[in-house]
Amino acid sequence: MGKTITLSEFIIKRQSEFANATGELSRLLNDIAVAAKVISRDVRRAGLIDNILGAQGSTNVQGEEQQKLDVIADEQFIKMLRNGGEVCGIASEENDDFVAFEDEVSRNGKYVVLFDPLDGSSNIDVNVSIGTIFSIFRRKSPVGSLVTIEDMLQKGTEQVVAGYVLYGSSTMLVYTTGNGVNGFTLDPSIGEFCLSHPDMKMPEKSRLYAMNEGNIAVCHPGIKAYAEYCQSFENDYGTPYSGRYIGSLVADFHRNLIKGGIYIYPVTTTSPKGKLRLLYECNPLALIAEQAGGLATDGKNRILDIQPTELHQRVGYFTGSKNQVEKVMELIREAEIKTV
Ligand code: P6P
Repeated sequence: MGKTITLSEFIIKRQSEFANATGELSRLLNDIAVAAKVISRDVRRAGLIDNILGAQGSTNVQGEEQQKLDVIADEQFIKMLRNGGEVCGIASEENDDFVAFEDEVSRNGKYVVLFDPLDGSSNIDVNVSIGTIFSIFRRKSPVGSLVTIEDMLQKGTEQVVAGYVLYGSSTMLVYTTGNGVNGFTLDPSIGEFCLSHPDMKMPEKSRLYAMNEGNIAVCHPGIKAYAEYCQSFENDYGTPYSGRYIGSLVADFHRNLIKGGIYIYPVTTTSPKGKLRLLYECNPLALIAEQAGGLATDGKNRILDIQPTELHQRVGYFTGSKNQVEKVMELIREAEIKTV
């Protein structure tokens, strides 16, 4: 086992990757890591802390029932980012509108952060892995002014950092600055994220696929064709694939990043715009997927090229191993030709 490299050491060592690195983005990344440690602590004790499990009794802008830990995690991130001084505003799944940080120091912040504080939170009560997903952009509005919606509605290609935290059998933080993907595992004995997965690469193919097949009757024919392809003996492995669906995007994505695989959440006749949110779920994971050699599309278009129009807009989502994403897109095209 080589020398332990902590996240802080790694960020400083790689700071030169950040154009005009003046340390602000490094400090911001460290602030996110601290928030993640606090959330990890709470998630790991969720069953023991009075009144922390279960529903908050409120719903978010998505109309989804908020879990208590959702709200706690959201508040933790907002507090950490507001106090850090590098961020002029945020947007998150748990807030209807974006949040401008109006104090003078924050108004001079150069970055905005968009995040899903606790994705898959309905799994909290049954002790299944959950995750945080975050995306950092340089602001477009003038430094010193109040953050604007245009600062939030940037294409995924503009992200300066994209990352996630997985609260699984261990807590991991995985991120990219556009120069490869690196994974850090939280060592609770020293309270530090330590480099455990340097230069992560997603296998180009695999026999794993993740989708909620309960939706198959309301999916595009091309997706039904892909599920049948995976389940047949006529696929690229000559034997049926294995279905692996955790119902927690970060956990499914992380498995695919390590073992290969595809995650599919398409638009359906019942959810014609899809379920997953472009800005703070699909874009960050799309940048990580591409940086690791994978792909991320909406079934036809590259996710990172989509110009956002709304804060909480949803998209169909296909991400993972290059060969598998290309295959499902091929079957979608073929199905559309047949229906012309
Ligand atoms: P379904 C969690 O709510 C989430 O956003 C993702 O983490 C997960 O992959 C998906 O929705 C699960 O959705 O409809 O299959 O329960």
